[in-house]
Amino acid sequence: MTATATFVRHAPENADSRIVEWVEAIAEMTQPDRIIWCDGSAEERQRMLDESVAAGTLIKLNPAKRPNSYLARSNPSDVARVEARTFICSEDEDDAGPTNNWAPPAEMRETLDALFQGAMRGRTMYVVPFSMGPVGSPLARLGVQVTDSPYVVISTGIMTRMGADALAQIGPHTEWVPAVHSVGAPLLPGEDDVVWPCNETKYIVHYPESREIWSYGSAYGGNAILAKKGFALRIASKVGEEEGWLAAHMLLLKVTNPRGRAFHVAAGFPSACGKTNFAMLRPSIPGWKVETIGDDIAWMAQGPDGRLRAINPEAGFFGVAPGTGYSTNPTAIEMIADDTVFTNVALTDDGDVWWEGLTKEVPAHLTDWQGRDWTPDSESPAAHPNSRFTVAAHQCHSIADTWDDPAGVPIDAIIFGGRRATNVPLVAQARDWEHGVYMGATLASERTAAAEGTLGELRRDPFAMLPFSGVHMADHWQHWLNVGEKLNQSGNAPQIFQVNWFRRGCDGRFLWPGFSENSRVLAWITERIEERVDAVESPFGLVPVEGSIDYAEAGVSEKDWEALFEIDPAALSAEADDTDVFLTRMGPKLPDAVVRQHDEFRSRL
Ligand code: GTP
Ligand code: SPV
Ligand code: MN
Repeated sequence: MTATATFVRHAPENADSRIVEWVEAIAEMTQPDRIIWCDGSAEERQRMLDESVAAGTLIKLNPAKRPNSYLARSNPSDVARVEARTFICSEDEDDAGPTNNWAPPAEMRETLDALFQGAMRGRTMYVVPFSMGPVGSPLARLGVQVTDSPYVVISTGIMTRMGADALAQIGPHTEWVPAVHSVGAPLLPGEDDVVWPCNETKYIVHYPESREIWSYGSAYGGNAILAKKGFALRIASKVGEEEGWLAAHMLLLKVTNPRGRAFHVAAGFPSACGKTNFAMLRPSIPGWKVETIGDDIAWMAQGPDGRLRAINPEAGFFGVAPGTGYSTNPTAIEMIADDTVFTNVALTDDGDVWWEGLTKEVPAHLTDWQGRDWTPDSESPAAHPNSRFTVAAHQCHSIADTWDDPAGVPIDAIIFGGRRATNVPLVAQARDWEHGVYMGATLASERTAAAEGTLGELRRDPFAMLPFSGVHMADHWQHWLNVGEKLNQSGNAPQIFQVNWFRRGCDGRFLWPGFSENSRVLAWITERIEERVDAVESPFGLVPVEGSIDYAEAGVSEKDWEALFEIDPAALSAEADDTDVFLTRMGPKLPDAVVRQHDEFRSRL
């Protein structure tokens, strides 16, 4: 018996034997020095924070400025999701589809076996049980991640319901997702550690059929907090397809109009395209109230009442820092005033954090995200463009009291949106569910810093799920069509809309002020649901009639307002050609309904 195996016997007494056996097998393979089963307690969390400070992985911020808060600086090569290294290893390549990287599972297992052999030497392996969704909710799902990264344990503790309560949910017949993570940086005896261990070789691998996740070489959020994108989107999209529910890269909010009627909205925008901001919207129009339910992921299923009900499977926010300031997202600024972990932001001389967009005034001196001296004359930004904050949902002042309702909230509207400088109007309503699925399927957006790649380049991001689908993208669309058909049968299908906060004028400036002014668009959406306002036909769908959105109050000129809805037939026809190419890539699984909608779009041009 090795020392590690002895340690595994210290598993909590109620741990399901399948978990214990699995942990033993992974320890046998990865050879950690120690194994710690996480209970999710406050003491454990504080101990891990203190140890991370001692190890240099976390810097404790000035408690007078930002109590109980920490800064992590990653390795400069480990700052975003690595889509080129992310794999969906279904048995059949056709189940992963044309938009995912695929490798035969047997071959991938061999590759990973070799990499994980001894990968945790010299380190502690943490066993991290978690529940996605309120513990015990019929919509919740369970998982266990093992990881050799304390940063990942701390993050998972914020982002999920982590610890003993989740473990207690797993009995001999409970389904749970095993997730294995290593930074891929074993230590030789006596070797000093670095502050952010990782490996140039990276693999983020999903086996949809066996519901497993294996991640190697990175400690960055989306690559390593496997409960989040790996489980709650990639594996969940496969499970949902089999069981008839939807896993969506969507925020969830509740909006209440001045007459007291509440609506629930799910909105899917690609990474770094405004979900957190929209979820925490502070309306600029009097009498309206917006409350937050989730900012990144929604699980939606038809409930016993026939309606589409959604939960936020997460318990925290992993939000983009740059651009977040009092003028854009005051709710977030208040939320991260304490008890927050920051990653790759800049450090002020008095031990607080700063990033581009936090304040109008730029500090005269900072330590940048790589630990270098920084002044306003420096050539690179002080904070990494994908720097983030990690914070518990209950710290959000706008959190709805129903945010963790085990039954979920009933969805009235679904919105798709991308970052589009041209072509796409501020808002349009789909004619019906099928047209709405077409809006989702043809969503495109300019690239952001949330993943590696060339910034600004336009790419298709159907349903904002391009990097997050665990199934063939066309199967994902068909699944949405099927779910909609069921909802339609009982008259319960939510209305679908498309928005674009990012259209620019010829001079390059945003035509729409965005942020709190997006409440005007949200209000219009609810008024369409109530059938209180008319709309006019456009190639994109139904758009506001003159007078139904008070753009002047938002500071938008009539000329800019018109430009926000301008139709350029030549540009749209070129885009439709590009859509043809994209749809053709889907092959024989492309749903007829999407083809029909595309033909209709062309005929309206
Ligand atoms: P992920 O966490 O990567 O999924 O991102 P997200 O979709 O939650 O995006 P987030 O709300 O964090 O916004 C990303 C960036 O877009 C930030 O820099 C915001 O300031 C900016 N942004 C958000 N909403 C608007 C808007 O209405 N207008 C403009 N111009 N920028 C916005
Ligand atoms: C995104 O990129 O969509 C995020 C951050 O929400 S990550 O968790 O890294 O995926
Ligand atoms: Mn996201």
